[in-house]
Amino acid sequence: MEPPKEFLSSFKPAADLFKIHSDQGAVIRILTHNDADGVASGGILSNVCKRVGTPFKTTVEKRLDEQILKGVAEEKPSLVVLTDFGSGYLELVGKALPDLDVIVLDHHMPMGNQPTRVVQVNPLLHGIDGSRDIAASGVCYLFAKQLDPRNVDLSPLALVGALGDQQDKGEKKSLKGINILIEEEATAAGLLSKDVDLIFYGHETRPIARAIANTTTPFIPGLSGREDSCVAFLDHVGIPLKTGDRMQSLSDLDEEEKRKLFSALSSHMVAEGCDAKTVHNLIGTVYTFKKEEATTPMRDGREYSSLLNACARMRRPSLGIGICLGDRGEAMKDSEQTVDEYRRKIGGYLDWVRTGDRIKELNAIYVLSAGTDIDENIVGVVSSILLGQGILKSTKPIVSAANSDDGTVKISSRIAEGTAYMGIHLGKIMQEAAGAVKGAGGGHDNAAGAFIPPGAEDEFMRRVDELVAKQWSGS
Ligand SMILES: [Mn+2]
Repeated sequence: MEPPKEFLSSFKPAADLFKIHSDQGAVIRILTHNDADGVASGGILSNVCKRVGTPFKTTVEKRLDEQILKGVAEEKPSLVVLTDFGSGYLELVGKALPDLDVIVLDHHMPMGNQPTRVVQVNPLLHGIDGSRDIAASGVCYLFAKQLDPRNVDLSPLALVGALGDQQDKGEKKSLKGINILIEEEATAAGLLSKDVDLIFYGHETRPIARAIANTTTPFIPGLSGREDSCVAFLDHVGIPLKTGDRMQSLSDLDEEEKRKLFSALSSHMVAEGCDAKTVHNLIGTVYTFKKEEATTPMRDGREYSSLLNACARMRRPSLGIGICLGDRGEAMKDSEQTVDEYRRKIGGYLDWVRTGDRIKELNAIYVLSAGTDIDENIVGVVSSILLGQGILKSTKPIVSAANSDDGTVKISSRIAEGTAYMGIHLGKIMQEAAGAVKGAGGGHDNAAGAFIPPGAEDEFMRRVDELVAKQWSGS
């Protein structure tokens, strides 16, 4: 792929500023977002600081607000780096950190004027699609490469973040846009191989039942998170668990067996209420990181990303950052246990949604009001799964609400990838509707969020419904 020159040259001012601080061995304060892309981004930047030997502190936050920034100012760091958020809060950052140098490495919609001490790198400022073609982790990786070409070994983390942000929207669930450039660098460095196959995690290495049970995207009702059900399912389909003495993995199956498994999984999903089209999400491009141990979750790009996501959502983000920094052993055991708990939680939430008729259909959107029944950190993930399963009858966006532990209401909105909604920008809608009820919101065109005051939910949803209808009719 041809490197986008103008975008790449936009990293230089940020890299120069970073060097001024790191050359002095000054403290660098990294803040990132609590999802897989955010943790991968924070992981890349933490590696960069560690390698140049400058002290750093990295925290993972559910959002950026005045209170958090005030806390950062009190720490008196030398340089603040914000990643996977920041572009939507430029003026707030300038106001809360007036005396500090700040670098923003983001791929969300930039809003407001850029304060003088803020240096921002954002693909959207260069006509590049930040929702689909590069994630914050990709921006951080290119930043790291600008500082030192040897940081090419961090390229897998860039891909992990992109997969976490579901940027695998190319043909056969492949990454696209600038992510391809990163892929090419990873491949040339001997770090990456790609195959098209059933995308269950660990397709080379895991026993098949465990591979199916461990996979959360797509989330298969009745099978995801339930290895015993998967064993029974395979038995019923007639696929032997073992070849000789050894447990079979997906890559051991011949074409005929794979077809049999695919068709049985399709029937199962359709019987569970999934859309026939979503069944095709079972096959796609598998990203294998060749330098990672074969039996670990870090070997498979999607599994690595769901592990980082689980650590962040289950409020153990430092575990994820540690994994990015190369921790294995105990950290890996802890993180795998965290993934287990996370999967069980999601399964429970989906049961709650499915059994209770919880989704309300308005004129232009679906609304899921979860209150305290779904963790605010996971409500967006649940929405994505609901869209991905095709259980919702029409292609309207889904807007979910859950109570936040800080007394506000966390909103998350998701839209299925499809031409009918290409004219809709959820980030702008979240910004406008939240602003109107004294909240704050923003994000991507296809995935966005907000925080609103308690009691404002009905009013907010009504406004979102109107705005979606208006944008839709205009497109
Ligand atoms: Mn992101």
